[in-house]
Amino acid sequence: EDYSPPSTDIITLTRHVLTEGFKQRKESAASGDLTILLASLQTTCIGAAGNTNVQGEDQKKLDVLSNEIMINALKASGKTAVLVSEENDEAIFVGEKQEGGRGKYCVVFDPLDGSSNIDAGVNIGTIFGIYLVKEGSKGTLEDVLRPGREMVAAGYCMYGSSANMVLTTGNGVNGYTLDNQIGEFILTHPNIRMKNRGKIYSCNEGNSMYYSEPVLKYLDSIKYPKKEGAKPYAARYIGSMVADVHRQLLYSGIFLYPSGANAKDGKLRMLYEAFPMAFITEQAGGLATNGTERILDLTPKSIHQRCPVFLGSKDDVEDLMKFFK
Ligand code: P6P
Repeated sequence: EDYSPPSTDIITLTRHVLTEGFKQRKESAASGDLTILLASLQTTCIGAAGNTNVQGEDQKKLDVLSNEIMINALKASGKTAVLVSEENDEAIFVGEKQEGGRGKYCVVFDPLDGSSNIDAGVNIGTIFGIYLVKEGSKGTLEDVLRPGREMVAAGYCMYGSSANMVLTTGNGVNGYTLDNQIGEFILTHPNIRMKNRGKIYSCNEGNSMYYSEPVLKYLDSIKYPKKEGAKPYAARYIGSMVADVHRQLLYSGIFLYPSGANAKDGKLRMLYEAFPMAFITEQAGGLATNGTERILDLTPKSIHQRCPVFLGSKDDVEDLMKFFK
């Protein structure tokens, strides 16, 4: 009675992006270019997933290895013009002579975010955002120093007990799980939506002495709720952004990485950490702010610029913003 026949209609990431792309009638997806680009990103994540079980000293170099795998795969896709990596001081401009030629997408990424946690077996991940080059551009810095709202896609791949990819192309958020048997990401979490309010907050309270008054007052309000009979929020903090954001997408709540006396713009990078996670959060029904402005409306002045990050369930983020007024 509990036997269920094997699925004969397996929806792979590539197939799903293609059908989503045609549904959205987006030139970039309909032409298949975005699909090919995402397929090459998928391959790098499968490669990285295969490597994250190495222990010891080599592990630390995994972020360098992941970076090289990603840069080579993205260049070879023939669909990119500009690459920005957390591991590279300067942006990479893909030349015409590149194998497969230059494409029309700019990919900004952190190849292995949270890599300092690897030896502890904590989930880590690849975070990426994708812009189309500006009209007529062959790929310059101006194509990536743009508000996050101009991204056409964003996602992350989390490596842990399984490899999970979460992706948005501006039409909701979908989650995929790597099926090692066939080496493909399979749709397992269609149309992920956050609740308007959660019961979990996520921040490194070890930095409390550096936090500003609004942040401290907000945290106080959820730890010592004034309302009669109200319960305090639960604290969950992994210290790996991909893992903290993934938990939040599935369970709702609020993630905070504030600026402070120890970090005037916070620690997280605007282009390839804050923007992709803000895009995903908004597409899942949540909000993402630096305290006073929408993160996706910010414009980076440099490719490694940092910004404070508060993102998650709509009502929780709105409650936080009241303290900044
Ligand atoms: P802290 C990992 O080093 C990282 O870049 C993010 O993945 C994570 O959210 C943050 O830093 C953790 O920083 O200061 O709390 O250890």
